[in-house]
Amino acid sequence: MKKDTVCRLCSSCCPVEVVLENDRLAGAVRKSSLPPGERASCPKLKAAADIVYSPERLKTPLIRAKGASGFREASWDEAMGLVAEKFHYFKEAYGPESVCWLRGMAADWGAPWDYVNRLMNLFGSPNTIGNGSVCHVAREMAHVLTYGAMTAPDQRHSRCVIVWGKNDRDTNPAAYEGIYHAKSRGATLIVIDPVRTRLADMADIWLQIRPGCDGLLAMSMIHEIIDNRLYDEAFVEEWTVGFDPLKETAAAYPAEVVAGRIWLDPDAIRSTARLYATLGPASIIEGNGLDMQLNIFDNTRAVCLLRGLTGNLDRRGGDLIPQPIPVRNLQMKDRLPQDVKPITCDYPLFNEFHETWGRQVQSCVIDAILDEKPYPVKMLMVQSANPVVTMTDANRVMQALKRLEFMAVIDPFMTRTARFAHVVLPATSCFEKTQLNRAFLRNNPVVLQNQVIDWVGDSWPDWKIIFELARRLGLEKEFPWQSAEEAIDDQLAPAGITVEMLRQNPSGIRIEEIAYEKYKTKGFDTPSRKMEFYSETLKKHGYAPVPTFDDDAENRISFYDQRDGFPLIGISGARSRCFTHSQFKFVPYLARLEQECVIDIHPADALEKEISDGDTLRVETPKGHIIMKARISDVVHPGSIRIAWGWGEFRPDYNLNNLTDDDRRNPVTGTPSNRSFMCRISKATS
Ligand SMILES: Nc1nc2c(c(=O)[nH]1)N[C@H]1C(S)=C(S)[C@@H](COP(=O)(O)OP(=O)(O)OC[C@H]3O[C@@H](n4cnc5c(=O)[nH]c(N)nc54)[C@H](O)[C@@H]3O)O[C@H]1N2
Ligand SMILES: Nc1nc2c(c(=O)[nH]1)N[C@H]1C(S)=C(S)[C@@H](COP(=O)(O)OP(=O)(O)OC[C@H]3O[C@@H](n4cnc5c(=O)[nH]c(N)nc54)[C@H](O)[C@@H]3O)O[C@H]1N2
Ligand code: SF4
Ligand SMILES: [Mo]
Repeated sequence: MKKDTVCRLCSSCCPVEVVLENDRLAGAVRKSSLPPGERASCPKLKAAADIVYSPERLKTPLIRAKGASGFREASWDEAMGLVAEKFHYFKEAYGPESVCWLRGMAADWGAPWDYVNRLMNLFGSPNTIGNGSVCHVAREMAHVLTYGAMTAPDQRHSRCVIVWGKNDRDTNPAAYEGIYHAKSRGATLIVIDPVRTRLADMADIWLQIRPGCDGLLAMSMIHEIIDNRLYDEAFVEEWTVGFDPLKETAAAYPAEVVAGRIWLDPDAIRSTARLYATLGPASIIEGNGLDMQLNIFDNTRAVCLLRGLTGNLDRRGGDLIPQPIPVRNLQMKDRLPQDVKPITCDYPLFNEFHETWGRQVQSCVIDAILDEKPYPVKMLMVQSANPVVTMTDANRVMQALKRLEFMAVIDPFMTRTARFAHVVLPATSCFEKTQLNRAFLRNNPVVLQNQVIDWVGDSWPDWKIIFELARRLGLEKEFPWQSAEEAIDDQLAPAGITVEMLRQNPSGIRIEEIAYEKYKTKGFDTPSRKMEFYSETLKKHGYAPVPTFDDDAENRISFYDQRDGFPLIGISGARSRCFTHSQFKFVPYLARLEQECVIDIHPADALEKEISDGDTLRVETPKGHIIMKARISDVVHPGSIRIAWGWGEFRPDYNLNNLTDDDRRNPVTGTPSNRSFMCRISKATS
């Protein structure tokens, strides 16, 4: 028997067809419009049954046993009773804001996030904190402040595609298929990445940029385009504000001045700018390579400006302003007492830039626990996150978790983070629950993630855990729903869509046909109703109104001031096709496909340090060290190494975040430089 759903084993949200045998998941296939031989495959999906029925799955709630380091099994009634009791206790003892809810990875960036916000707002705590400071939300804010919404590339119809800090061949099969489709129709592919990825191998032009320097490149391209009058004069004239200040600012970044600073050739910058401006329609697919940089905000904004300058904004084959589904905002933020500031109060613009995002600077959770700034957090709920492995400066994170008075973790697996918990609540996998995903709410069409198998063991889906907790906190009136379906119908009511309708339309329901140049009737969703090269809002908040980079912007990288002792640039990642961050290392099929985590080191650096392929290396920064095997490879630039990501769950001394630095952050988005940092290597003795 076959059933339709959406896979959420990573954030790509692929619509899939699941094969069931005796009501058990036996296999799953990604839906694709490409012929079978050309489809991108996903090893994680192939391993779906191994993941879902893994012996490692948590099957019952666990409570830390008194006086011992282990856990004992408990009923849901007892475990939920204890969590609710702690909510009440900390509210009484320190105020509701001393309770914080930390949400992790994209697996659950769906409606369950709205439910948690609702619960916490009604409870009285503003501290529902996401990880958007390190994932795409920080970038999203740069888009929103420039033209009102985060664009979606229409690469299938592009004649020129720039992939900027993204590796869709390994991270997003549907997006990759779009690039493949465009390329096979003759589009020019440009990849901007400090590493020669499998996608860069397919490119017509690969710009091996110095890590963290994307804004300088974008400004240099802007200058080239303006200087040669290659911009879309009609669009700029009618639909933008601040062209003159942009022109003036960009004049400081001619290719011949910028190129050497960012490891590129001036002609490569010029020809990239010309191709992008003249080969339209052209799209820019940006990714996580722009995230987690100290310059993230201005870097991304500079890239965004290119889209409008060249008239590629909201144009077929360019980058489209999305057409979101109208939904009911479930978060009930108006019920939150106005006088309680969130722990992310140092980032006011990031807190408020979006109606349902916001409060996304995850590092603030650690500040509040350890430094009690702006006030102490005493109790932490962790949902779908593994901060011991994935948050910046792992040692600081572990110190914080030890300091907490109470922590509950909601996860299908016993992670390194869950081992610090007082209560562990077993969550179901994505195939065991029905939910809406934000990916489909933010743009047409909406596709439903369906429950296709029974809950494994005594695990519960996230929605049920949250609804049940809400009831125990006295919020039964505000959480009247008895099932995921009821809550989804409620949320989708403004769109006139129901779960039943979605089930009858497994490819999704489109509310509006795709439309281009929508700004011509509606304007852009910015204060000026135009695209803002120059932002008064940013100026008012004390940030640069036009992206600006000072004379040593290329050196804005962790530990650069200690480069004498730490002379190499360490690059985090990239993601592996086989794993999602810290997940799935225990699955035998995936572990066979990718047996080792490695450091890629350039042959020239290896020669100088007498390092051979397979040698065990020690990588150090002022924050800590890791151990990994060397792979000699010219995919990296001399002077930089690429370090495998996510392996800290498998072995603590593989934890890349032992190396990262949370002391310096982007002032707008609170983003630390997890992506790149100065480091040193030596051969390990053991
Ligand atoms: N140095 C460095 N740091 C990084 C990154 C990097 O590249 N370099 N990447 C950053 C980015 S972009 C991200 S998104 C974060 C990711 O950080 P995390 O969100 O911590 O990532 P995961 O390791 O995927 O952890 C997700 C957890 O959710 C659990 N889970 C899976 N499905 C469900 C579910 O349906 N319900 C519940 N309750 N739990 C579930 C998994 O078992 C796993 O333990 O890491 C960030 N940190
Ligand atoms: N298989 C798999 N898929 C995933 C995930 C996963 O863990 N595994 N995670 C999901 C999540 S949460 C996310 S956020 C996405 C991320 O999806 P992607 O953005 O595709 O993430 P990465 O693989 O980190 O690729 C980013 C690219 O940026 C490059 N890069 C590094 N530093 C720089 C820089 O300074 N400038 C530029 N221009 N490029 C740079 C890296 O070399 C890498 O090739 O993937 C999602 N999909
Ligand atoms: S890329 Fe693979 S793991 Fe991620 S959602 Fe798609 S099918 Fe699932
Ligand atoms: Mo992410």
